[in-house]
Amino acid sequence: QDDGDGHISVAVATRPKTKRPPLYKVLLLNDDYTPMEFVVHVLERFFGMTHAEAFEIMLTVHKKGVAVVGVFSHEIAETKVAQVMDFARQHQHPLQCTMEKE
Ligand code: TYC
Repeated sequence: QDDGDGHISVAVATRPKTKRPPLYKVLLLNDDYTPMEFVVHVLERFFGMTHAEAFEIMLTVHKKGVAVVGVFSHEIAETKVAQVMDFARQHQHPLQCTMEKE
């Protein structure tokens, strides 16, 4: 196309970049003191797992030392970690929950 002064312009179609927000894994860590039933209850209460799902994930953490219990936006992951840590502290259990960028 001639833009009037003799120059040629070329239209190039570009794909608009839709930036997805990063996701964060919420991790539960094993320890020697938190009762198994308490961990199962935490997974049911804060992560919407059934009793069977919660029991399975709890056993994975117990055996392997750590497991991913969910993947969320930064804000939701922070809230889950805070809820678990507060609940564990209220019950005087040393249960640890952390998050890391996926
Ligand atoms: N290891 C604990 C026990 O034997 C159970 C446990 C499981 C603790 C998972 C923490 O994230 C955890 N009582």
